[in-house]
Amino acid sequence: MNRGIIAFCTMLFAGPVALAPVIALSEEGTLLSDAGFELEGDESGWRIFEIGKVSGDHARSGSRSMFNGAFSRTVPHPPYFVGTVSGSYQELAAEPGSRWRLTGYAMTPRALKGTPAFGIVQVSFFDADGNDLGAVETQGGDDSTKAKTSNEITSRAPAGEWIRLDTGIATAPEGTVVVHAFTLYVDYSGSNTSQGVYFDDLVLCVVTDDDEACE
Ligand SMILES: [Ca+2]
Repeated sequence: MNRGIIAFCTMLFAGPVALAPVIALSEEGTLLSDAGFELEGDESGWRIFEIGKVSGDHARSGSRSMFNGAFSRTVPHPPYFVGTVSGSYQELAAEPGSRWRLTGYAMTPRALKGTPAFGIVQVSFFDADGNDLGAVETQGGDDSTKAKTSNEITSRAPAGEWIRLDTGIATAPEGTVVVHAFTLYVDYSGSNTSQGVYFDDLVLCVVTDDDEACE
């Protein structure tokens, strides 16, 4: 991702492609390692990019969570902004046709300013050459959540409250060899402030039953 001056953009982040060992750990029903972000460094299994860190400032479980943040500002050449996409991810082996679902919780201690400025969880599929085959980041239409959608924490989200995010079910396209499970914070709001989102208690699973899997 080019961090220089870029045009206002709401494209979904495709994610970095990195050669990573396949993660085979299982923890409390999730395929993720350290799904509660209690560990630091390589031990955690999470790869962090841009403004991201395991933080002890807030936690839904244990004593830590994942913080993804940004500093978004206007520049002297409107309508351009300096923005950031920050996040963390794990990579797992995946077969074409397999169905995946990622859920988790997100919280912002202060209401986010501006738009687009949002935190999401996302799954992305890649082929053997590292080509991005697509991403699923939004499942709409769930009125029970206070996020703008069921998978996006925005300026509409109440501050200080952990909100459940849910990708819905994503089917791996033909050619898939790996899936990446992301926490992401995207900010091209030009709000001239540092802000971000905390994530905790993610669950990634392979869906095997339409009705009850991975709830
Ligand atoms: Ca935690």
